[in-house]
Amino acid sequence: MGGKCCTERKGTQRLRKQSLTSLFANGVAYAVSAEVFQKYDADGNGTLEKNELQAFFQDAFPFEDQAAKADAMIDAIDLDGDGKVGLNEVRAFLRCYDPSSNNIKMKTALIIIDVQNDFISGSLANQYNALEILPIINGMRDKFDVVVISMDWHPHEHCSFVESCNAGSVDIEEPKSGDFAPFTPVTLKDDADRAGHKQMLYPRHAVQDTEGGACHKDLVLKSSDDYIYKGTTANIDSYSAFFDNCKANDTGLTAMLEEKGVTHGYCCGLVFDICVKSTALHGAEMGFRMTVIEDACKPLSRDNDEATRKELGDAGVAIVSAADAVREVESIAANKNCTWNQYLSNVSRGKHAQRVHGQLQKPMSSHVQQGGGQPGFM
Ligand SMILES: [Ca+2]
Ligand SMILES: [Ca+2]
Repeated sequence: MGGKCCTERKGTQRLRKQSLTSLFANGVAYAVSAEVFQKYDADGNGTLEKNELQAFFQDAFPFEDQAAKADAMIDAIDLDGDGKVGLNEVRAFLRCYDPSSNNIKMKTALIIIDVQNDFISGSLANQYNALEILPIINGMRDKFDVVVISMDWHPHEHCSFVESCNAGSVDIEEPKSGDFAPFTPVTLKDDADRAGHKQMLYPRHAVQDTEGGACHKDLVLKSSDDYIYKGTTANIDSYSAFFDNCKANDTGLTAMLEEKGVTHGYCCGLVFDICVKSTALHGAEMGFRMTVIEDACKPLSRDNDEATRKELGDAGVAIVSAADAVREVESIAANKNCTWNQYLSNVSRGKHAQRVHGQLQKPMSSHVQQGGGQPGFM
């Protein structure tokens, strides 16, 4: 124990002596975010406070006087608005930071989740007219730098299928007396790939190479789109487009977005309270600035709306309407490469606009709310 602590302390001391530039020697700012964080967390309390952030920004933007802008800087990086900056928030910032020019660069991706026949009118038909989201998604997709189509893509026998469970092809803890009904939770037993865990049983859906698994015919797809397939092995489900439900396997989405330099991810599709939510939460964890476009989603159940919004908000994920998302993305496109000063003034303008907009909206009590306190330009 003592030895480990001692090694960690020495490691931290070594990092503090190293310059920020040398940490960025390989040019990929995000890859060194944990080290950057440790270097500037002078009191070692796991968050960066104002004085620590000032030291960091002074090194990141050495040509500018940072002290005068301390509050604006914290505002710009503190995605969940709790006044402190945690590792994920540093990650999200470093994705936008170009160490070679000391400038800010931004790129947007629309992640379209599970807009497949089974989730619209098939075995897991949506009860809120999911067809309504198609024109909204089609209408905004060209505004984004990158479009990713994420598809549930299960083998015929899958651990999330009630039919597979009832046929005995899923190894579960619960004693089996008669057939399980859909939407019963069961406990999958440990296997070689992953730990035992809870799994909800659904009617068979989104089977590979079937009509039910295909994207809806009216969803606009282009040859430039990227694809992510999830839940492709029988023993584990994947709600998120980033990782499976045990985080035992990575779908490749993080690397795909990283390679394209994406900094801001916008999620839409089916369903708000499960796959859209899980994707946004994992994206935030991976240091992307995540937003859910609420009117371009439908939930499994409206009863989950409030809890889902809270969970997203707590993780620093913003929830906006498609109209607001388009405004934001256009603003990012106009400022793709900007200086730190331009960035700060845009963030503050975005926040001001959002406040005015919020006040105007109040009497109508719009159901669309801002999740993470980081509106507008961010
Ligand atoms: Ca600290
Ligand atoms: Ca924070």
